[in-house]
Amino acid sequence: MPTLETTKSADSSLDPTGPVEGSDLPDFTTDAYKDAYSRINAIVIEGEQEAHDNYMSLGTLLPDQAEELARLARMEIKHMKGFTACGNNLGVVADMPFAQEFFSPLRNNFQAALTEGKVVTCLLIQALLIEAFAISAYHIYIPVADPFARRITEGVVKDEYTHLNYGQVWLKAHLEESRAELEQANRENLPHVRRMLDRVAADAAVLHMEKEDLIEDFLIAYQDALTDIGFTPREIARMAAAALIG
Ligand code: PL3
Ligand code: FE2
Ligand code: FE2
Repeated sequence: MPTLETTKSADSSLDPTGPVEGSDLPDFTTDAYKDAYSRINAIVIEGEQEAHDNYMSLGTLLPDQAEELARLARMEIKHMKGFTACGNNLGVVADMPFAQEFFSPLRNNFQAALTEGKVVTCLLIQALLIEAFAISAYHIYIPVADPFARRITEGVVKDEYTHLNYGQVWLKAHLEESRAELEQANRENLPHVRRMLDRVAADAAVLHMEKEDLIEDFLIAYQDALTDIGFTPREIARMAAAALIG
């Protein structure tokens, strides 16, 4: 039908790369979009930088793993550069002081655990919680991202599964001696992740990312990891409840 054709080409002219089927893309050029992106982009850049630092620190606690951990750390620097390019591409200046403050609760807990040589707590914070948070954020972002950022984020999310898997494999192999420390580290850190999700929700909504989708995707990734490590459904439910109580 001619009318349908006209409507379709009018839509496509607004988005030269062609619309993604079934998704509602934001206008990447508005001040509102760029303002929200200045914080979200900074969070992601800071998160990738801190992930690099955390894997390098973990290498000091696990010297026989130092080489593999340095390999993971290098991937994080590549991610950081990719997301920096995404901000530049949109003409956005990342709000790094905001992002440093945003990560401070998890960073402080990671640093305290590192000082005490608590490798299980360090792995739970970085390789499980932060990676599951990143995986959920990137999944939900990909369908509503600008074409440049979409391509970069698709490459990154594959690596993040490698990082989550690294933590899973180590913790699974050491489950019995790690169980009590894992449960305590979960209790002390999952509430921070929940607060981080709450804080990012309004900016994420401007990017057309829904908070409910972020929470759902985070819980799937985190619960899958805990299942693989060897926790029972009841134990996992008790651990997830920490986010409601904390
Ligand atoms: C570890 O590899 C990476 C840690 C990064 C954490 C990212 C959290 C992201 C929260 C906001 C979601 C927006 C995604 C948009 C990407 C530009
Ligand atoms: Fe990363
Ligand atoms: Fe990662």
